[in-house]
Amino acid sequence: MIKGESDDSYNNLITSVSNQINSLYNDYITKLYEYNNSTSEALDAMEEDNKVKATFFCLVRESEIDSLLPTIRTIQTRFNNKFGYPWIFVSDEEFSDNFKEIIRDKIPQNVSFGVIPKEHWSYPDWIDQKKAEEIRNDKSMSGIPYFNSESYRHMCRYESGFFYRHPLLNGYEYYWRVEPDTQIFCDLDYDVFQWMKDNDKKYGFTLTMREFPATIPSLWSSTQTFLKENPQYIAEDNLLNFISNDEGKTYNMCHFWTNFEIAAIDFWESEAYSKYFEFLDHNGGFFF
Ligand SMILES: Nc1nc2c(ncn2[C@@H]2O[C@H](COP(=O)(O)OP(=O)(O)OP(=O)(O)O)[C@@H](O)[C@H]2O)c(=O)[nH]1
Ligand SMILES: [Mg+2]
Repeated sequence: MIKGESDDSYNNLITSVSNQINSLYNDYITKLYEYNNSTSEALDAMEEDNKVKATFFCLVRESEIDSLLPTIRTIQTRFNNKFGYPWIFVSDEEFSDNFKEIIRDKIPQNVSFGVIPKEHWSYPDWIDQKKAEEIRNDKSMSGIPYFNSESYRHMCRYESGFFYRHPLLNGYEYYWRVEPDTQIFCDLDYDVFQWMKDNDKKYGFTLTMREFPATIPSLWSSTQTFLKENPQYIAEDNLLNFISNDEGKTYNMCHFWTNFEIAAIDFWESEAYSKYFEFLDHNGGFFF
């Protein structure tokens, strides 16, 4: 016992520590269970069939089921009934058995459901949450899409720096990001994952748009600072001319939509990308 502490506070401390250990242990068992029961089965099958280790990956809220089902239907009929890749669904909240049943009923391939670890969907300790809240409540921002949504910011941060660390993705080389409300309008008669691998591609997108400047007031200046401090990460054959019309002085707001991206997981795990994400995250841009 710590000198001068009462029995009560000592007991509280023990209870709190043992609760935390219990919760960590339960999380670990849940993840192990999820992983063993679905992902490894799917990976073994791909290994056996000599297929690229790839999966659909969908971050979704259970409440979006009505816009998710048509998405699943088109991907399955336009592509996946021919090629047979597994699916992974994740959320910040546990999916209900009913949701899982409905989804499994629509997908004959292997399907896994996972919860996002708390530390990937919460405030890091260097973020001033009061300041973040004040910014969300600033009425002068009211014309900006999602300006007052807290979950939107967690989503952006998760999709930028954490999804690829989800245990259900362990062992995969490629994923295809799927969002509810998206659809494929023509048949895909070749295996896009195999194509990515055969051609040594790391990232694919279908659509580019102009960004709303008001949603990213500090992104370009932060990026410039990062690049100045880390010139070693700039690739020689980079796409600077795609995102800037003046050799990098300003950002032209051109960006590719991540909604349909197909990418190699190790691209996000690279040192250059990890350091870039950490830099943006520590500057607070996702929340401020
Ligand atoms: N589980 C979970 N998923 C979320 C949450 N917020 C967003 N998502 C998912 O994250 C993805 C992107 O969210 P959207 O709201 O579509 O954001 P967006 O694509 O930037 O915006 P839109 O252009 O309006 O589609 C979608 O797959 C959503 O289902 C959330 O709070 N919880
Ligand atoms: Mg969307």
